[in-house]
Amino acid sequence: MNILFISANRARTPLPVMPAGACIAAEVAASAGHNVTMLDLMFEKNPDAALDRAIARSSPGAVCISLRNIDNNAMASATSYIDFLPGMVQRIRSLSPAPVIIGGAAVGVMPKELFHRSRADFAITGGAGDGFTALLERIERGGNNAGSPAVLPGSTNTENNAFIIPDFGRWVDISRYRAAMASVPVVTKSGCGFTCAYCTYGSINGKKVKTRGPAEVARAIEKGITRGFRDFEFVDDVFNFPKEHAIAVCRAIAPLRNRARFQCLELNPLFLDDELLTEMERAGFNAIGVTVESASDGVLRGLNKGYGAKEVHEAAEAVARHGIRCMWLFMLGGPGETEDTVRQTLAFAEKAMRPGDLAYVTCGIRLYPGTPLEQTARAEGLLTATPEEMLEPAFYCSPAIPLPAMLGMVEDVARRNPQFHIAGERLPRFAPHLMKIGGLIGLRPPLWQYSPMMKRGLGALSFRP
Ligand code: B12
Ligand code: SF4
Repeated sequence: MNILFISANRARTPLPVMPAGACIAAEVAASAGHNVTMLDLMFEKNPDAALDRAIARSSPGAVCISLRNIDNNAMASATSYIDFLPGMVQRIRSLSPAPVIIGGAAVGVMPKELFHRSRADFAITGGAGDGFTALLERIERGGNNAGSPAVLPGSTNTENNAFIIPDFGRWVDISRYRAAMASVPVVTKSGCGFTCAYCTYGSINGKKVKTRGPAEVARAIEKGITRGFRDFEFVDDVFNFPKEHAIAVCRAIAPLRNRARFQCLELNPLFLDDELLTEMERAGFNAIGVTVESASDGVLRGLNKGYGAKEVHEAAEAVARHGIRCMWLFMLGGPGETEDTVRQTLAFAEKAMRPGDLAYVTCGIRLYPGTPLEQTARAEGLLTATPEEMLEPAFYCSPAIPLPAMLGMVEDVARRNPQFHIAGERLPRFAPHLMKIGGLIGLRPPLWQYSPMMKRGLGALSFRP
């Protein structure tokens, strides 16, 4: 059967990410014997016209839309990334009788809500596994009457296709992503057993951790290198848990260090120590990110992070003993946040950052249906929206400190220290062109390492975005 895949993500901030999920799902469908074409909307100037052309060219038996993001997760500048969706499905229907399937990380987060909003025929949750290929088979046999239920799990067994590095060049224009300094996403495990109050990852990848053999990870990266890639980013829910697995991966990829650079933004401070950092240095990591969220015991407790301020400080001391550049990620505004706790966290950030590091600060926390934080927000009277209405971003912000006051505190620090970046902060309109030029003159990922330099430069020119 002819299948048209649409990678719908057009978000360019913080940078355009390679559509690994869409390419993997397309590859799965192609391996099941279908004739698959991909329409990647990331760089399309006129998405409607591109869609019309793609449908005319492929005359599909099924159209699969890969949805990565719902919104930008930033309370101060909330931006929806799904407004186009009902219109796109309607347009497909006007051009083709093919059933429409939606899948991807966003669908894992809010499956029923996106299914209803999009008016697609099917929504697939989780990975593109045997549940997905079985649906394609049913469609091939029965067209639009492929049967119910319409929200289905993508994998019904333990296999996890997210572990593949797809042949990106077959599906998307990789030169555009390279020019934008995108790195290749690599998954070494799926699932997370922790129970942070706001987190949706359990509903995307499950609560049970499934690891991939370190030698297999190294082979996949080696293949990526032979396809011309140099920068790889581990995108596991948590890279350093189990720590032994992370260390084994580091040892397996270390022989590739002269031909590859590695990054990872999902390090839990609880398992970040000298032993792991030494292995990461040996493996050729050039940048890491630590998702500390807060440096206040009370706030960390409210977020159910499973560690306290002591562990956060210990992680910072360990990082300071090593040479890898670090982005510190903070999430302000959780239950129990006050002016004092914000001050405490910002003071920690200023102390922890070495030259070359960055603090990425999110103010307000995106609420998702089914999370403990959603319950807290409802109990405190802060949330009255129905789960479907929560597709329009809903946020939690501690009643003890209003958002403008919290933002004001962070902006004060950010004004005198360009190493602070506030989530959703507007970039100058010419930023994508700067990135492109950066890519051409040989600047390398991660892009964020150039952020303070760019801000200093713009400050010197007295430019305000
Ligand atoms: C790593 C990561 C990042 C990294 C990406 C680095 C990189 N080089 O790729 C960074 C930090 C840059 C990032 C940025 C953002 N991210 Co992010 N990110 C992730 C994370 C942790 C993993 C994504 C990933 O690559 N997974 C591996 C791939 C292989 O899996 P996958 O895409 O899910 O695809 C699988 C399935 O979904 C399925 N599938 C995919 N498409 C299709 C299609 C069909 C038809 C079918 C059947 C199946 C299917 O099959 C695939 C293989 O199994 C997820 C959370 C998570 N646990 O998934 C959040 C996540 C995707 N991010 C999210 C968000 C919001 C963002 C940002 C908007 C945040 C911001 N304001 O900056 C930006 C957007 C960037 C952009 N340009 O799109 C949200 C999206 C949902 C939402 N709430 O809107 C998530 C889900 C986290 C969350 N908060 O819940 N992110
Ligand atoms: S450790 Fe990370 S992925 Fe796991 S529940 Fe907490 S926030 Fe989510």
